[in-house]
Amino acid sequence: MLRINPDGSIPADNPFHNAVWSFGHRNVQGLAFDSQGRLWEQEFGNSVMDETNLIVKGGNYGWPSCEGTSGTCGTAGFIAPKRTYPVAQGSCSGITIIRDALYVACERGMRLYRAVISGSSLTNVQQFFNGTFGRLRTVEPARTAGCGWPPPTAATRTQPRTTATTGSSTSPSALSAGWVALECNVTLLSF
Ligand SMILES: [Ca+2]
Repeated sequence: MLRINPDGSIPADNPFHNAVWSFGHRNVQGLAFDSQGRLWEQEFGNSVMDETNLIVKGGNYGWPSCEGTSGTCGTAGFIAPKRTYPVAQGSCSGITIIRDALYVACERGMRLYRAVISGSSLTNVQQFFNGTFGRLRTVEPARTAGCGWPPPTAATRTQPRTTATTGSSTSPSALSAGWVALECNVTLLSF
């Protein structure tokens, strides 16, 4: 993963004096920051498992020696994923964090995972919409005051999002039952 300034220059505190912030990733799909400003990352594995990582400066996340927890994963310095997913239940892509709950949208797995960030662990994992809307590319917080990170600005508070869009079809009524179980509305994009 690369970290650069908006003008393209290299930040002085990058770990290797180049654009690299962390390495050993296979296929980075989703990024989100929690309330402590920590960066979480969703990643495709190859054929065995996918993973959610908590990113640290200069970290080595193991690929290609290690895929999730499969392969040569005990090498000193490798950082283990916080959660793994069998690819048939995963191939997860976009993520978002709402009130320190991590939402993970999955393509092949065709579901939305919700996990509570507790310390540096993911706990209380739940699944929603399993197969209901097909492949889920990403999830975003609805633009409701008090939901999402960073908090909505004054401008976005005046534009609450009251429907959920899934691909080309909008079906808020179908989603409303699922929304009841979530602390904030989310928007799903499927394709
Ligand atoms: Ca890894």
